[in-house]
Amino acid sequence: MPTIAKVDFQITPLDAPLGAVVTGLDASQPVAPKRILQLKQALRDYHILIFKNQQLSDEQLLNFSFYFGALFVPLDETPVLASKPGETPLIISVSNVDGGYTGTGELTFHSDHKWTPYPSSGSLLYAVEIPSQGGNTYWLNTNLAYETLDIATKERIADLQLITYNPFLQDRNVPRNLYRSNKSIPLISPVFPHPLVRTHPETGKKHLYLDAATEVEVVGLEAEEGAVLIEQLRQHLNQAQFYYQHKWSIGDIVYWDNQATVHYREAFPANERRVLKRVSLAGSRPF
Ligand SMILES: O=C(O)CCC(=O)C(=O)O
Ligand SMILES: [Fe+2]
Repeated sequence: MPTIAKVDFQITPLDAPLGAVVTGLDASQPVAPKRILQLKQALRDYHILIFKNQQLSDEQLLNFSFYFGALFVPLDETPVLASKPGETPLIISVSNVDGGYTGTGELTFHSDHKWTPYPSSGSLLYAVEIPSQGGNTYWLNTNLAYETLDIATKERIADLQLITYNPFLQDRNVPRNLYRSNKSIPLISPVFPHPLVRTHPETGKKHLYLDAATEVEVVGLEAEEGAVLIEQLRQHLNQAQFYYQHKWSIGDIVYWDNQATVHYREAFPANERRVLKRVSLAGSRPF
């Protein structure tokens, strides 16, 4: 009788600025304590983990996710993707069909729920259906982005606080500003300044804590000076040498650290289906 080779548990770093592939683990089943600790350490080391060939029910996806933390629950006054007061789904449909929330367009580099008082520590995204082309997701190493800044810029931004305005409170039909310069427009939500240079709560490493295109404001700087600085930092951030591009296969789960990365999604053809399921984990106040 032919024997089926058992694939042993393995964490293999990618040849990329971040990421490791995990094989030989069935995420639908209980995971041994030793393995969970190895995965947590690997996330600190590599910032994103890619689990191949998974097949999970919603309950199994939640059970696996909760090994790594509790669910992110948005406050009513700080809405996020798919949130509804009192009835935010546990699993978010990252899909362009069947009532999914994310359409077929490009999503610029961001970390999840950054405008909230305690943004998500990490998210898990599970691929159920993928299009024949496009729709790749990129993750960018924000520690590398920080470390490659010149010394003068590092000193200049060391103690700055950044407000990221909640895009889910803006009128979708009004042109977006990248920088809040008109202070005469009243604020419609509470704002939560966070450090522009974030210290990772577990590794102590420093990260450039900035996304590519959400409206922001540097606390204490004149609008023009702040806008120039943010533009300079965003140009630096958006470099291929900092990111890994993931081409999805059905059954992939990618678990990423929102405290150490930002992510981007390519557009894909509007007549194709792309269905993923996301669980976002709770996080702590950035420092
Ligand atoms: O569609 C994707 O690949 C990523 C969507 C996203 O930003 C997320 O799930 O947080
Ligand atoms: Fe996201």
